[in-house]
Amino acid sequence: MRRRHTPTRLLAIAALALPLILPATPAPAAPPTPARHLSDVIPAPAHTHPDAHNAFRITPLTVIRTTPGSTAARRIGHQLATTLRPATGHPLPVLPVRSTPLPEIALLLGGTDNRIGQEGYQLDVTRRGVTIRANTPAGLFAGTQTLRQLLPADIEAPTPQRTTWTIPGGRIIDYPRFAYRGAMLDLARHFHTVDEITAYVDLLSQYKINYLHLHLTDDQGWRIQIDSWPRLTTVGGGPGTGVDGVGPGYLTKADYQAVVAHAAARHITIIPEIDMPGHTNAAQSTYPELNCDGVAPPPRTDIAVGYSSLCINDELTYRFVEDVIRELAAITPGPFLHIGGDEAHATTDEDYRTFMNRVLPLVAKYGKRASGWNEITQADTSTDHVAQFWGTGTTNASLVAATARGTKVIMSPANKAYLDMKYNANTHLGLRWAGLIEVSDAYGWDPATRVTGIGENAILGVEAPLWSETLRTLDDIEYMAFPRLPAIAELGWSPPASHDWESFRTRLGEQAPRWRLQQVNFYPSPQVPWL
Ligand code: TNX
Repeated sequence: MRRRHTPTRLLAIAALALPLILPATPAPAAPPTPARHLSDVIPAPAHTHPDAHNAFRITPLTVIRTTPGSTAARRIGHQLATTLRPATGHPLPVLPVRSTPLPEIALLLGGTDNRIGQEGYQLDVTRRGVTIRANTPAGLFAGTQTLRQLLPADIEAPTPQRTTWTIPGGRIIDYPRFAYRGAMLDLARHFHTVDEITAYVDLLSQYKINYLHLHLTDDQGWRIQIDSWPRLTTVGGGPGTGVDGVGPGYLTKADYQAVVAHAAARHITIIPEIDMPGHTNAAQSTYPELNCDGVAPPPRTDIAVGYSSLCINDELTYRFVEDVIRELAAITPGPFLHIGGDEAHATTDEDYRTFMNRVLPLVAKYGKRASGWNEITQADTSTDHVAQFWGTGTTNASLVAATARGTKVIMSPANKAYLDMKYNANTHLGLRWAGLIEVSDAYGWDPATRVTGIGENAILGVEAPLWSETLRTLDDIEYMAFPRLPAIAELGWSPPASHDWESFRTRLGEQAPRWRLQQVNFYPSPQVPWL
């Protein structure tokens, strides 16, 4: 438990005593913290109505009130208090709504503006208090993330700061453009630990990201425990696995469930991916019977792609796949299960279709909706799948045809949304096959006009994948994700009418002091006026 008050109180006592013992000299000016405005938020809110006469100040008397009887609202109240206590040093008790006239931050379910929907919120700031209203806990949580950004950057400090905790007055009505706003981590090329994944989740949740896709298997490693095929992890994820043999490790089922729970508490849904029928060398080098010739290939630690394939005409393949899907579905509360399907260059087109037409129904059999990389549309005959576009071009006939049958699309164009591409030729991490991606490139596209024939209604949302061929640590992850992840988050949430590079780069610059206090390792792009 963090000790509160003491440093602030000592300073206050010293400040009172000083005039008595010293001649009056002007107090040294505190470094100016620029005043916050209601629209200084990433992602940009849908509607803001500032009221300059109605700012609210958080004081030692401020309380957090939540809808009586709602555990979800109370939980969000406690999360907000935990965020605000260290820097303010204020007690901020979380109490049910009552009429006692204390300055308050109220978190209320129901009674919203009718545009708010399932993930939106309404935030009202007057001199007497802040009220956030939403129809769902997810919306309420989103509102608290906006509130956090409306406070001075010092709110991210780990110890009490002498700052006036002013929240600009007025009203925000906010809701997302797309239902799906995702990020992806690749645990296969280099394993990332539970602590690293949950730290990333914490950052994602500040930008209203609501899905985290985990790429759990690939040629270089298998990273999720499957009880019916136990050597997948102990061998396929064991010592010497990963790119250059230095990324070993795997999630036990308990680890995975801990990640799922941590993410759920931040209104982020985990999507597990098992990549198949290609990208399967880790499984095939572990179990010889998964190869058509019954011979296990050697483990691979290089970054080549497109050389492995499961054995399409062997029934054992489908027993294996069904075991994996069944066990994974059982520990995944979210609606989606991602079956990969990319770069299956070692599988013939006919075999690819045979495989997908057997595997897609297995996902449904275990109660999940299948998603896959855009190649799955070459096999997909039903309509309930989600295809993730990762191309660098602006046309894709197979994808357009699938959307005509009802398939929904997640936009992850590699030359815009891939967080593992280098920023410039000197970036020490990352790849460059899809191009160099500066912040203005990551921000400068519209999901609904990127691919000819794939409009707003066909799009479920956007996702920023981060492949780990060159990444090892959380610092590495953060450096590639910040500041481009917030750009993709804004494309997923904010209305197209708010799209404005000058506004975005200014708001991005204001995030820097927050990231420094949170110890986020970000790329200080020369395109951004960093504070
Ligand atoms: C392509 S994108 C891949 C991955 C690599 C990535 C590196 C996709 C569906 N497949 O196997 O890790 O490029 O940027």
